[in-house]
Amino acid sequence: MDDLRQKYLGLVSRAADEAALEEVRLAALGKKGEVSLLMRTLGQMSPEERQSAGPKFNALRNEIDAALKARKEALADAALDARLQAEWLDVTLPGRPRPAGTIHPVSQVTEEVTAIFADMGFRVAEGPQIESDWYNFDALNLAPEHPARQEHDTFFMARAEGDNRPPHVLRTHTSPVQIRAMQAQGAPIRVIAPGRVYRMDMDQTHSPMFHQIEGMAIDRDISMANLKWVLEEFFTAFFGVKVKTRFRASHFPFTEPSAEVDIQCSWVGGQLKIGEGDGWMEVLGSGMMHPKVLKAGGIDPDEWQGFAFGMGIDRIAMLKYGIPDLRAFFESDLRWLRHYGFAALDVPTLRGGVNR
Ligand code: 2U9
Repeated sequence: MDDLRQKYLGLVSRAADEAALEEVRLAALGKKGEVSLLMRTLGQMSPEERQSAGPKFNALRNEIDAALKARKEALADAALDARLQAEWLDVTLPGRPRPAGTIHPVSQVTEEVTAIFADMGFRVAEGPQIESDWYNFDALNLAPEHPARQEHDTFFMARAEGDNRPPHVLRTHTSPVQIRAMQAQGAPIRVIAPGRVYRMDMDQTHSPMFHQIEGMAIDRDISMANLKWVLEEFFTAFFGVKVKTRFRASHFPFTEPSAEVDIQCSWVGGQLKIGEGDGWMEVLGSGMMHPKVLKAGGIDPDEWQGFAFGMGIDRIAMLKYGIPDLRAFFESDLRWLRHYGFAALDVPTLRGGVNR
């Protein structure tokens, strides 16, 4: 018994890991383990012998069992200590900076304008940037011989000799989106159509691709008065100050009557301020939708009428955020984008500002 005790207590203390320890346990206390076999000899003993040997055998088994458990715990503690050493993490270290882009002023302003009109019940409509000349011109009361059709400086899609599909163009305004929305939904309808438009024009204040936002509201008794309220509400929300508007009679083929809209502004010390002073700045074209345009959209002009308006997103972005040069908008200069861009968390509000 002393031999067994020494042997197994030695093996237990030298077991290097839990697998080795399990082997020792099986060799001693397993079904065919040496200590278990010893216990079994009790069966062949006389009652007297058993009375003297039994407690000793039990004590031996318990002693080895206790040593196994203690060693197992010690090994588990050591393994945990080793992991804590190897896998430690300093949660107080600053994070590694990741390159983050910015939101382009055009995207930001599109979101701002959309949020304001959505609040007044307008939904956003989108359409293709390559349009048939019917959607881009004819449906908007710009007949083929109409002089305004030339003024648009249109980009035409190339056509191979003998290809007699109807001519397609890069849309010169977002108005075709509204024709499509009228055809799809009918009246009553309230939509805005933001997006890219294209005109063959390139100088300090023109880019061959720019952004427009147009809107329309059609119902049984929509009037210019509704138009004026909606636009004043919009400008006041967009610029974050009360803005007066001035309507000047004008002419567009798709609206009758038509008006150009100026907003109140001042020039003090070379700085433009919107919503104060006695100056005016033109920002928008508008009017009551022409009966022919309603008809082209499948809406009966004897039953329905509506207003429409259009403005340049890039231009109102320049006005609101004091950005001087239009051409820089589309040069993708990272220094410009970091300076004028917005953080992803600058969520537009209905009060003209952003939530930081
Ligand atoms: C439909 C019917 C009528 C949209 C309108 C204007 C007047 C206008 C310009 C402003 C500056 C274009 O970005 S800009 O160069 N737009 O003056 N736009 S009325 O009228 C519509 C639109 C769609 C079906």
